[in-house]
Amino acid sequence: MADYSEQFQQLSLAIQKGSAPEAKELTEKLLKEGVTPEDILNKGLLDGMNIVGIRFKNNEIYIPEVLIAARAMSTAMDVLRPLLTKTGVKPVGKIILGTVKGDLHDIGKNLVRMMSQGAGIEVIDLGTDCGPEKFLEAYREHQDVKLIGMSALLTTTMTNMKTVIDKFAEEGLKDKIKFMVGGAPVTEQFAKEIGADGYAPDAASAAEKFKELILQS
Ligand code: B1M
Repeated sequence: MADYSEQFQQLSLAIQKGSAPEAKELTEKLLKEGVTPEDILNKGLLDGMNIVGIRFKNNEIYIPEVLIAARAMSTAMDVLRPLLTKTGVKPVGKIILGTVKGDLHDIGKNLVRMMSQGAGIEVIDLGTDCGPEKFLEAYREHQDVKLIGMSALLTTTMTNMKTVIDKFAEEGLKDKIKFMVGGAPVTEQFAKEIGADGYAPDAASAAEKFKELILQS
């Protein structure tokens, strides 16, 4: 089997530099050579984004550089999207997905959406900065929804997941729908504490867990 580690490294560097054209071109090239979208994502794109996160934390780079890297990541993800969402699977059910109030991070959420669509789940994506009212409104509009998935990347916004669950409880709807949470600072323990039904550490296991919870409901 061919060794693509050098190309993955180049792709990771393209993300770190924030070069969208280079990231797109390298992604397309690797796909053409038969590399799987999952490997491109994990070994190239996410590797680059992790390094960006570490540099940002260490104050070696600042928000503009992180934004440019995020844009390069999204451009490459656009190339992978049709492949990650391609599904021959029978529809499993419908979910609502969003990043919680005060939080603008959406790369992880978008990956969760793509992987879930690829697993045959219909996703109503509410975007970022979603408060309890927005989730409630979407639930009332789509009564056949089985689950609400919430993403948070900040320790200051993860608590807003509980606000959403509490709002549904107040409206007498908590038992009608399942809640699943995820995002870098979120843990299984935290999910239990706020009364969520499930947690997953990454997009692939999120899609699996969604299916499991939908089938239980
Ligand atoms: Co921000 N940021 N950021 N940022 N940013 C982090 C999260 C941070 C860890 C960086 C750091 O300090 N090392 C830090 C948070 C610290 C903390 O709270 N503990 C941070 C900070 C502080 C901030 C600001 C406050 C900075 C400032 O203004 N001073 C600010 C907040 C803005 C806001 O939201 N209100 C901010 C802004 C930004 C940008 C806008 C510049 C940009 C976001 C662009 C965008 O998303 N469109 C950005 C980015 C890119 C990052 C890092 C570098 C990368 C995040 C990312 O996309 N990772 C991040 C550092 C890091 O995480 N290493 C950082 C890749 C993505 C695929 O992973 O989102 O974890 P992730 O998703 C994973 C899993 O978590 C899981 O599956 C995904 C795929 O495997 N998952 C789920 C996600 N959601 C799920 C839901 C599920 C299940 C699984 O079920 C429903």
